[in-house]
Amino acid sequence: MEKTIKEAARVKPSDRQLAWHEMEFYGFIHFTVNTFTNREWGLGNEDPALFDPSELNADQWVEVCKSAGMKGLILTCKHHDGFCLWPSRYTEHSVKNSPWREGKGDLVKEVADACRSAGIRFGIYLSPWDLHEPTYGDSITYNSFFMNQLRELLTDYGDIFCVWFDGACGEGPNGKRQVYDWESYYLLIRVLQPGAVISVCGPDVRWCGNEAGHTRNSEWSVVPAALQDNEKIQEKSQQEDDGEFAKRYDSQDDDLGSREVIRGADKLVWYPAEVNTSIRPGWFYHPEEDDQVKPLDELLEVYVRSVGGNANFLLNLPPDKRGLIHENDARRMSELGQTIMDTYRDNLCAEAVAVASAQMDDRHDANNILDGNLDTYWCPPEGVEQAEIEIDLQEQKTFDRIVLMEQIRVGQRIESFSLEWKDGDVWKPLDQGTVIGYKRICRFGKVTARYIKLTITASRWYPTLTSFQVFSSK
Ligand code: FUL
Repeated sequence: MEKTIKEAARVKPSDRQLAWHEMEFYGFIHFTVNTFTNREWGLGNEDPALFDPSELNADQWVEVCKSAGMKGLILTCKHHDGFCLWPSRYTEHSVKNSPWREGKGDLVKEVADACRSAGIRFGIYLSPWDLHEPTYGDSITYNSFFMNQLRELLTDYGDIFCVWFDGACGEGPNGKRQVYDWESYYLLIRVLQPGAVISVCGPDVRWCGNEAGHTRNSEWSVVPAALQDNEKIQEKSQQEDDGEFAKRYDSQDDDLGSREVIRGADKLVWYPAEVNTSIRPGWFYHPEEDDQVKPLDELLEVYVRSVGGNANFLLNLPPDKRGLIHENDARRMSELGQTIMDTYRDNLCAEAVAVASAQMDDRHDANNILDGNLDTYWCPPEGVEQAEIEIDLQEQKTFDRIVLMEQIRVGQRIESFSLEWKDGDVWKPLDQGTVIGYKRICRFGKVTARYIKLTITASRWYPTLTSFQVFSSK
């Protein structure tokens, strides 16, 4: 086996990335003066007096997120218009000059507290691009202003799981040119919140590259380090508030991690994907979109293709002028959560037994994939790139979903696999796929069978598997 492939197989996630993988599905909240001006991008000169939600209730946001099975929430603490949802000491452009809670409110705190008391994690979005702040474009001065704001958010609101840096900038050719001091921002985050991942314009979590919910068939977490180049990320990000960007994607980007791609790379890194899209056409609330909440089928499809395709799913929910998530969105979220729960609650492998064509040693027995423990796993000896595992469910069961998980703590290895079921003495195809990674959800028409076979047809160095689950959708 070539050196590059073995090297690729050994690239591992950091602890903060591992914890992030386990988050799987979480919410995005876009809320600011735009909610009251009915815009997507603000102008930066909005009067703070506009910000006046009448019934704001962060607990309701968190309940809606939890009803869909989300494990966290990321809040737009400051969007491109510069209005701060917390009373920052470094600007007057914030909630402190709004009528909301008589200028005494702190929305970042309310949301962070609501998350904490409901047992989900909290993350922050802080737009690097700032249309209001006069020092924006005066690079050194703005960098210190930005770091001050970042420090406030990283110190005053408890544990933060993610800092989300948007690549968007619509300054245009004659606009201000700010040179961001990314390295200093990252250092500050590492010191103050070492467990937080830095996403999009950051080294830990890769933006999937579109806002339309498009997902790749083969999503690799091990990719060339060149993809961490913030300038390239910014070039691909939104440059204009044209109402179209959120619907586009570039199919040229579909292969980021195959053998062909990584062979040409200088350095490989663990840089897993996050799929971000909105439940409505816009990121912010617009009353005219009340009847354009995405249908359940569409959301389920993105869920299965992202969470079940080795990517995390960040779904945006825009609160309305009341400061509540609209009834239509809330209803859709609980339908989504119910369907996910109904499908993936009862694992039909409770009594199952697994036998593999090869195993490295006793500690890596095939039955480790059935024990519900993500620490234990199966693997064949080093250098064995293909293997088979036969699962005996002990009796006939009817099912239409199989969920596979690699032991990503040691790397991402599997390149292709197939699944079969036994009909009498004959093995018949069930499904086939490419990468597995953290999680792969396989869907197929319902079958009734006792025996299932997983064949790993190609992998890097040697494959691993930590979980094999079988379900029946309702
Ligand atoms: C984009 C922004 O321009 C949108 O307004 C939104 O915040 C989205 C998540 O990222 O780049």
